[in-house]
Amino acid sequence: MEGKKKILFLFDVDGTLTPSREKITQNVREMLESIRKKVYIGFVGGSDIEKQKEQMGEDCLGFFDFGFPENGVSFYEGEVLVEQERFINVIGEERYKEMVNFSLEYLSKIDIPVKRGTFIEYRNSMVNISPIGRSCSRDERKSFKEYDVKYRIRERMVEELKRRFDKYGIHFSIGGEISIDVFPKGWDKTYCIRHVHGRGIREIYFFGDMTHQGGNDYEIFKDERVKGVCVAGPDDTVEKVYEKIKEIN
Ligand code: M1P
Repeated sequence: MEGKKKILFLFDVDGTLTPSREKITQNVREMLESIRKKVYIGFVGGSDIEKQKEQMGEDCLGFFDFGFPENGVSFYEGEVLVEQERFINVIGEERYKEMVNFSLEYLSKIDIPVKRGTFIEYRNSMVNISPIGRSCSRDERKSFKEYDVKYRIRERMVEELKRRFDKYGIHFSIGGEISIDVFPKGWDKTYCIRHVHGRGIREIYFFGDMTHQGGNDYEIFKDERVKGVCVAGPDDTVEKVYEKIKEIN
């Protein structure tokens, strides 16, 4: 830890370090490389580590001091997996099944222009529900995103899911462009903060694009243990990071 400030610059992935579900640019990699000499760096995203490697490179774990795939429910220090919790152990099979059955029925009743496959994706730490289906093409994804802004498909589904399953302590939030993230309450991005305590970090700056209420960066952005910075995409992240680095120098 010598030579570096005990400050963590923590980044959301989609829409912050990379365009949604796309690859990191050289510009962002260079920014990370340069600031890592001064501060600690980490990433936190809803996706699992395999997807994050596709986006940020096979070497991404070694590239960051801390990696928090699946909101930090999996925790890596460099390349070492330190901890991993599982969604199903907390929710239980019966409640999970009830939520899946309800969601499939709900999805079968909504009329949207295109439906593809993988409407519900089961992950270690969360479930991801997508009205169009995760196997849609890039163009279909883009069209759904626009359609969703206009007709509030995900927002309305989240309202309904909350009404029914809040009692089970399940949290629903709009993730990226085509889906809804589902996890136990408290397993939003604030989950990852517990891992850095005790590792000498004194301050955390969080950079994220979905910081509005209902967005999946909202909870950590508002958390009092964190200084939140709202960004409008990877280029804006680079700009704002350099501004912050100047301020703390
Ligand atoms: O990291 C943001 C989100 O990225 C994906 O969302 P979508 O496919 O809807 O753009 C998902 O991996 C989601 O879980 C994640 O929160």
